[in-house]
Amino acid sequence: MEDVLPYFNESKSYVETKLKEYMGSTEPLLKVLEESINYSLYSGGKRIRPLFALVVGDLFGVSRNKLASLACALEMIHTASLIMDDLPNMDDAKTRRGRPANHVIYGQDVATLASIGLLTRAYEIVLADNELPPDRKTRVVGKLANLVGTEGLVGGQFVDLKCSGPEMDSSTLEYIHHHKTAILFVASGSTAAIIGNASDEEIAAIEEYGRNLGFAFQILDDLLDSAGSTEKVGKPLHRDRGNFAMLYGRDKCRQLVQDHTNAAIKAIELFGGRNQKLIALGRMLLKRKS
Ligand code: GRG
Repeated sequence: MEDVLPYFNESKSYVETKLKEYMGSTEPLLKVLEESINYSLYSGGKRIRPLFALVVGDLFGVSRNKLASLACALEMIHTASLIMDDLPNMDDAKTRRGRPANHVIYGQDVATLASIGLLTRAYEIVLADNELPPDRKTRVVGKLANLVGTEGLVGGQFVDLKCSGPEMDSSTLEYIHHHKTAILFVASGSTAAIIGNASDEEIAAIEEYGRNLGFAFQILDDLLDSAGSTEKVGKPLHRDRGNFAMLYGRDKCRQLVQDHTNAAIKAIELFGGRNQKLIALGRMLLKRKS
């Protein structure tokens, strides 16, 4: 298999550059709000979701400039969700990525506005993107709205806050992780595929890949949490909340990570030799340590 690491690194650099282009209000009165947004947007995120979208776009031969707003919007939505998740009335986390959480530095009021401001900017930049044909833009924005709403991240967060605990059953846990984690992988792939004018069958394959990748990613997260310390993983561990490692044990979880990765790779068989970068992405995530 070709060495895809230089391609992945170059893709991430592209996202960093484009994110900076989309950011930055010059209004002096908003200085602290922009600082708060930038604090979370540039604090060492792995940029996996935009990377996935760029890889899917490549698969359908989409030029980079047509994917830039989507890739950045996905990272903005992800970052907005992290800022909100850490608030005291949500997950109440004091640290994120090994640094104080946004609200610890800027206060809950500013952090809340930073999250909503960043979320809204995600939609703004896609809607303002003249590279995208209007019909596909409408479909993409519809998917992004659905991703965040009550049937998406918000619903997942609600069930996590109100129904989770060490005793929860596997279907509740799966609901939470589908709606908090996997769904953003699914949407990252499907929106890029829509921009690439993919067929319904191709979009379904990418979504199945994204769903499995998302589950593998989350189960691995729980494994890393269960073995690690707050210092190592850069955030509080919440061992009282219940997770895959507590429900199934570490050995079964390792097997589940492998099974979901295999299922992800199987889902994209229909792309033949064009699926190599997606296979490499799945394998790279399998090996991650943070
Ligand atoms: C305001 C968009 C928005 C949503 C409201 C708060 C909320 C509803 C949802 C929270 C969703 C959430 C924080 C899920 C956690 C998903 C997850 C596995 C995050 C870690 O992803 P990584 O490891 O993070 O890719 P980095 O730090 O690399 O960016």
